[in-house]
Amino acid sequence: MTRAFIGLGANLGDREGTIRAALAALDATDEIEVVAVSRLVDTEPVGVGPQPRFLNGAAELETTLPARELLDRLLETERRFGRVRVPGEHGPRTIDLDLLLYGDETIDEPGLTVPHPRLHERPFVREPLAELDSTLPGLH
Ligand code: PH2
Ligand code: MG
Ligand code: MG
Repeated sequence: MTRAFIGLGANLGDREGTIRAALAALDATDEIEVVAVSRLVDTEPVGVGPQPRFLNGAAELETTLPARELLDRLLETERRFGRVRVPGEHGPRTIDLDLLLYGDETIDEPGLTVPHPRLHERPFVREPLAELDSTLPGLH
């Protein structure tokens, strides 16, 4: 079992409903248990053009999946909950599930960088993570 943390984001449609439904779908699988969910906070979009406001949070998971398979499961869940990706664009999304931390592993592969490279510069990621576990490395 590995303890992992994911970032939660949404800025289209029923933001909270979609985030909660995606977490329930992950938790319903044998390989993933959702252990804790932070508060969900309404945030100003950062680093993108004009977009609707986001709802952001983080969740703590226990998983038997290797990091790459967990990432694939997150991407599959995004698609299932209506995420449409346009290559090269950071457009508005019904759901964004980012793999932030996977145990204490450091991974740098195409499409999979853990810890998430922008984790520490983004308050909308750092603050929910600190709420779940203030002892995580690099949060302060
Ligand atoms: N995600 C982005 C870009 N900007 N801003 C906020 N507030 N929340 C996000 O989740 C977010 C963002 C690209 O992943
Ligand atoms: Mg993402
Ligand atoms: Mg993101």
